Amino acid sequence: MRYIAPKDAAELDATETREWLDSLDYVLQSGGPAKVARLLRELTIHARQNGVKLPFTANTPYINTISADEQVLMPGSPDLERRIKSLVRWNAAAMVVRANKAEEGIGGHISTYASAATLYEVGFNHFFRGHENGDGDVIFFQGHAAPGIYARAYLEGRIDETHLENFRRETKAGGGLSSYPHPWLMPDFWEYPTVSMGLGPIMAIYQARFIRYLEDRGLKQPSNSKVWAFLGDGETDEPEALGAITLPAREKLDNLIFVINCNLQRLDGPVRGNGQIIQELEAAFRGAGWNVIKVLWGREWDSLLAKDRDGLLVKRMGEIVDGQYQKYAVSDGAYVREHFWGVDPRLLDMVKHLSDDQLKKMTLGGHDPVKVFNAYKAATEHKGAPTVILARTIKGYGLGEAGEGKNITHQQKKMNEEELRAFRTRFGIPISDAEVGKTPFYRPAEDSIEIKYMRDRRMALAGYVPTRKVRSEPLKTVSNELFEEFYKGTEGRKASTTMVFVRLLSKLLRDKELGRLIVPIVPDEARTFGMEALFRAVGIYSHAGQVYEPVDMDTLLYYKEASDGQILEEGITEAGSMSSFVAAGTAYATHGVNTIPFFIYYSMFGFQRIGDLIWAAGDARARGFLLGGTAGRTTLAGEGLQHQDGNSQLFALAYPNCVSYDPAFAYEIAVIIQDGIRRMYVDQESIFYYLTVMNEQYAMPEIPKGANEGILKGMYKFRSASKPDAPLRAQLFGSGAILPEVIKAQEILESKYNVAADVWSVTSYTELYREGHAVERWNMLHPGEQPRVPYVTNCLKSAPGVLIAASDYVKAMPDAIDRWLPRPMTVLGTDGFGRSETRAALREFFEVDYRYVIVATLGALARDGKIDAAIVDQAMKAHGVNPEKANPAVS
Ligand SMILES: Cc1ncc(C[n+]2csc(CCOP(=O)(O)OP(=O)(O)O)c2C)c(N)n1
Ligand SMILES: [Mg+2]
Repeated sequence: MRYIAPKDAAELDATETREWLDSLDYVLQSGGPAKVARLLRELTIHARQNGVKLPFTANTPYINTISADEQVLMPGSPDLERRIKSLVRWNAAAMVVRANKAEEGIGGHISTYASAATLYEVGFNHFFRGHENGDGDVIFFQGHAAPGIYARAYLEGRIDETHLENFRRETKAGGGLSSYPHPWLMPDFWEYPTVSMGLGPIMAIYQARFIRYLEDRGLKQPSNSKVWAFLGDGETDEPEALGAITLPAREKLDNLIFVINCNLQRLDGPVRGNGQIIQELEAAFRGAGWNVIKVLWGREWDSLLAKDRDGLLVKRMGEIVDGQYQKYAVSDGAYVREHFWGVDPRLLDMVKHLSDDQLKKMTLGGHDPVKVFNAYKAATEHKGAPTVILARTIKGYGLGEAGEGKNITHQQKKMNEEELRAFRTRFGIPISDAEVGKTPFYRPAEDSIEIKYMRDRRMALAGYVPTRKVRSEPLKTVSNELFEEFYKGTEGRKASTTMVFVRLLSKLLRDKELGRLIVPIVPDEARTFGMEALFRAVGIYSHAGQVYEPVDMDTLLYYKEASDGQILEEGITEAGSMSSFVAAGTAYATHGVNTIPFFIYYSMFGFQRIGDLIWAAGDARARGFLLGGTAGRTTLAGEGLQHQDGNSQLFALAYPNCVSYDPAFAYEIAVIIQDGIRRMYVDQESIFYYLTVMNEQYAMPEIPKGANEGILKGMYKFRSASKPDAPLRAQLFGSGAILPEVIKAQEILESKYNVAADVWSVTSYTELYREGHAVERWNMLHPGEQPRVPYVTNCLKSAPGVLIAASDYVKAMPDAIDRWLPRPMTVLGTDGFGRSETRAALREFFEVDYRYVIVATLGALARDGKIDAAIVDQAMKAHGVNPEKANPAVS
């Protein structure tokens, strides 16, 4: 065999590669791309059959997905659009710089919008559709890019200088601007909150699916509207950001577009210094079935890539890690020539006609409007799958010395005069040297071509975005009929509050007026809650219908999927279900449809697990009902520490517009839900509800006369003592499934210990707490007036005896109303980790069963000197209560 010197081997390799490439080019020219693709597929199969191991890759080369020859020209006026973009850039930066001039800077971000400006402006000028024609796009703006969105609204004349001046000063007269997108704070402007990173993307996914749901169910005219989610590349590390990306591919949601601003940086530094975030994301999204469009290089690169016959440049582009790319971004052209191009004389040769300055100025894809336009166009036209656009940019683009590409850029809030001057010059803002140090806002005259152009474009695209508007008509009334059955009780038959809720939900679903608006949402727990009858009755939503024969087809309650199905059976994702809740609960505004979501889940996996999404629902003014099922630390038997919830009511207290209840009886649930629908959908209050429902069964009593108001306010007297004149008196408070324990204690206290006790059902410590504090605050501010009295004080003003409270939640709940009670209260609650045990054993362990209510009552009477302590000891013995038992709160 002839010896081949290494140099000759390399030459042979090169020749061989050349020949293959030439043949491919020939096929490409004669047969087109489809033919090339077929040939490559066949070659791959052939190679595999012959034992060639091809490494797996979900990646494409590190170049633009849309090649230069596939590109179309951009409509409109590129020059004008560039000028407008510069004006937006200036005002966005000026707003943040001004807000931080004072000693007490109040923050804001310049660099995020600076890198994303082109991504937004191309959208505003050509794609984002407003709502004025009935439907429009739903856009999730990246939270930290808010300054740019305000700056544009200012140029459009939608907000004025006072607003910009009061950025992050929301209590100022004349109106301020919220730091980030918050519909709660700017209800006419922002539609969805996004700034807690990861929540925007997951809410966008479920929003896109919910639009399909509305269309498939005939609640909304089919439209071509899109859901856009703008996010940061660093943000994709949040589990919520990528955790649900298989759903839109599976459901073929081509109405969904993600735009990921890949500036390769997050807050502290590079997103993947030693790797490539864009390639990582491409693989994840392609693997999930998305249409991926990479927008990496600007037009200046096209001619170089066209010359790259041997693929040297593409190879070089693909081998640089992000940390190094970031270094190029902050270096001069000479450095780039030496380190990027200089590794191969052939590469150096490709750019010898370019000066260092020209090399430095070669733009990236995400800063080139033509590239971005083409990507958006392809995304909006793509059928059968969602699209993600991975746009490469530089963080702090245009800031130069003030932070462009630097690790500190995210935190950059100030610019000195020199930096401002450079920024002004770079973007051609007509502000003089003398003025620039004052960072004035700049808006061209009303009749300038820039303002006119912006407005014309928005009018052509059906109005300004973002704009939030309530587009539905309020419901007229809520019929009493639906709820009356529950007022009567179950006449001795046992039922759980969960069963009651499911029965009520079934009735609502059948109702002529409300039925179609109800959206049951469940994360794979319908059978747990006894809801399987609904599968058959209203169907499980599936755009594809049901393309298989369900195994239980011959049963009455078979698993029925249908394209007009009503239940959103989300699978095991509380985060996804909550995102559906946000979509359904805000449709009264976004889509003009009064859908009423009922999301039922394991109560422990709600506030505790997805509390931030619930917070976002509150911010978004979502309406509807959250149902914490299998609730209570001791009511859910067997499941143990991670399932038994004694916390969620406490968490709910801190959500300002969440109205929460721990109801015990059927009629309480009926009263609360009826009033809830009225408040949210007739009176249009921006609130939502949280109800815990349990699986313990007991007879449901009839509603006591006049109880409605108390049920809603948080407490009412359920049963009075039968001997009110007895010398020993007590007031017993019970909630939820613990109320029957309290009622049992009342009976024994009366019959065995001669203690006459009134029993109160406390449906909501949270409502009592809020009302008490509201009253106290009013009294503080009106010292000269007749003080008002909290509702709870009023209830108990002439109630004699000791006070005892028991619930299945932490003791902090009853403690929350302590200050408005006439005397100190003894509190029984379930602080501590749960246990797997029977219900009775759990209530003994946590000291919340009837025996502890008895002991607590007698103990309090003994402390008051009303009975002898020996009686308490005897009672403990009689009821098997061990005083030396370990404290469950810490064991
Ligand atoms: C859940 C959450 N954690 C942390 C933050 C704080 N934070 C705000 S912006 C940011 C970095 C963002 O980086 P990236 O997503 O890449 O966006 P960029 O600004 O680079 O476009 C961080 C950590 C937040 N807003 N939300
Ligand atoms: Mg980033």
